[in-house]
Amino acid sequence: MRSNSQSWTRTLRSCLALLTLSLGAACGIVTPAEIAKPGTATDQASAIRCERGLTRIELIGGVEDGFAANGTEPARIRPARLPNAYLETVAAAQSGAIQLREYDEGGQDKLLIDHFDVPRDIVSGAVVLRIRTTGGSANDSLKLGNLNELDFADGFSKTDSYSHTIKAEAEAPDAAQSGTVMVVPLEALKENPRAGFKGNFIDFLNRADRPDAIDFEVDDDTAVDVAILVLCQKPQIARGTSMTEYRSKFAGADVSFLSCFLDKTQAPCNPFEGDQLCTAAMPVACYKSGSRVPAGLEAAGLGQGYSPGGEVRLTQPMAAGTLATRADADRLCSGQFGTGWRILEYHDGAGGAIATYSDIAPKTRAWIDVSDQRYANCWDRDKAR
Ligand SMILES: [Ca+2]
Ligand SMILES: [Ca+2]
Ligand SMILES: [Ca+2]
Ligand SMILES: [Ca+2]
Repeated sequence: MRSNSQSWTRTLRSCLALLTLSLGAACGIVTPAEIAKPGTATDQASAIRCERGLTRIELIGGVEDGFAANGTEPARIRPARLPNAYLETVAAAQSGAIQLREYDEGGQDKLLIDHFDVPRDIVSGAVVLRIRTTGGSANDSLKLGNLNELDFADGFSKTDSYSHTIKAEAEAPDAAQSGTVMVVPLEALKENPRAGFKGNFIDFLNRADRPDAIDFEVDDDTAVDVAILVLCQKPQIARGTSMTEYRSKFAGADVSFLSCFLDKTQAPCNPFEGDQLCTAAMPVACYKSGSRVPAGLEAAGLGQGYSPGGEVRLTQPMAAGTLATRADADRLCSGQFGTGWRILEYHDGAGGAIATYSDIAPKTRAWIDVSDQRYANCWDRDKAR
């Protein structure tokens, strides 16, 4: 019993210490190792991570198989671009000068034209390609955007085109034999200076009036094994963060111990993207600073640092989505309990947990504020505070 208790205490302290230092190093969340020399586009794409709280999306054209010729990996023109006299001419090779190509297909003077269904609310991302070059690749480029010239009054010259020149990749030692992997951050794509829309590719992706599918092209002497689009998207469902009162009054009948995840009998919190739907009815945890530190915290397995000395009180249950800003939450607390009361913040205790002399029933779950995250609160969403 004693050793169990000591073990629990150590776990508690190490996790809380991590949480206190920074949310970015939160207990139990592992930062992926960097891949120094990724052998494949798939490996390289996997190494691209999204900021915590964002959703990672991968869209893939073709299959990474080292340009193996068996089977087909079709590149598909976005249906909304058809019918299109120019593309039909290319497809029919009537000019004799240029043709379409599929993934893996070698040769020169061929366009790869595909598309990706890209959602909105994109924050960042990258495009990863495995390519095999020829002598004509040094003036080739990849393009993403709305490349349908029929949507623009001045045709090809005004399209919402975002490009990257393949010149440097074409000079890689093995680029013409085994191929080479290239990674281009979406923010680094160059916008067409003649386009009517001014903004980078991320801005373009988040336009309400752009096509739902994004065109992707590679011209015209470069073979493509696979194209992987990695996207980081804002959460599509708003959630806020909660803490729960421990299941028993282990530190004394009048001591509250609210925490993020330390009571393993209850669902943990998520201080990066929230853990409760903003429509859920729960009390708001309000806090007022003070100097009454519960005695005997060490004996209960808690350092004194977990108690800053204040008190926690709860409002009636309410949907946190009705609070537009942190200031609204603070006003709710001061309006109900008086001057000096505000919403409890994630870091008020040791970070992720707080012990106070407060009257909170075991297992109560309540809304808190996480001040340094954009997507962890029902209020002030997408704002750095
Ligand atoms: Ca293949
Ligand atoms: Ca050519
Ligand atoms: Ca070329
Ligand atoms: Ca392939």
